[in-house]
Amino acid sequence: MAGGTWFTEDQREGLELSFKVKETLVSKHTPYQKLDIYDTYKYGILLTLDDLVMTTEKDEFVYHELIAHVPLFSHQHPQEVLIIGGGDGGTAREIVKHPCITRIDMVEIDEQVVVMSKQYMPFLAKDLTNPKVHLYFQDGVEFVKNTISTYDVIIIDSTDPIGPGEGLLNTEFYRNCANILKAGGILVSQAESLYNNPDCVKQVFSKLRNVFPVVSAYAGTIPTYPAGLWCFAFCCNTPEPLNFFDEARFDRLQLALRYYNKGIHKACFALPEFAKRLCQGEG
Ligand code: AG3
Repeated sequence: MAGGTWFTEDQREGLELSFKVKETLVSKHTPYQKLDIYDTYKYGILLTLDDLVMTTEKDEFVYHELIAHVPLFSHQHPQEVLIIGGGDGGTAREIVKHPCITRIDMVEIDEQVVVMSKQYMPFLAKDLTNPKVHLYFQDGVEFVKNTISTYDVIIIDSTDPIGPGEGLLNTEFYRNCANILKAGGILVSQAESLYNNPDCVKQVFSKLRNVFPVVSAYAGTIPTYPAGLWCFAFCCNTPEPLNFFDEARFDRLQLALRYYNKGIHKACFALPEFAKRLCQGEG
């Protein structure tokens, strides 16, 4: 590697991605995982957990806009949202842009992710103090098993399914999520790298299909995630949300966004043939 300090993620499959680092801002072990925050030359602030890239200042908007606005504009009248994970605050930041949302419960297992994000990544965490946002520092698996709340939209904004995120890739967890989803509700989960982690993508979708009658997939291009093409699972109890897009609400809100727009809402569900097969459990 050329001179200077670099952070390198081993993306498996014989691939690595390296960032040239200006300064290491945080490097610590929380009770759950290793947490590092770097200031990088080309991608701004970079958050890694267990040495895997979670988000960067430069391209975080792609992931956070896709994981939030696709389900919210596919829902007839979303009001109450549950985020599982999402400790950096990027997903909550996008959701609070929707005035129809009355309550956001966010369940993050690792309080340190929130504390460090507030301190070093205010561009992500700035809305975690919004009165609509309620933070619970506990395991999402336990939360969905025990809560008596119900939700219009559930967003699983997790790490890779290794370490603390492992229990989230589980049929029972998905079943408990389905139980607290209101009629007409939507669950979206980040669903890993279509090129680098096909087995995991397949598993996520097959487990979701055990639970939800309607499971679809969408994707976006996120340069700093393994192989760049990132998958999301979109699940509902009835097919209506799949065919619904509240274009009028989108036009009215005039959100200042950088990735998501009307064309993307429709186009992101169009997947390359290999990816479609993978999500359908073939290939
Ligand atoms: N959560 C999904 C990141 C997974 C990236 N995987 C990797 N680099 N191996 C992102 C959380 C952002 N709120």
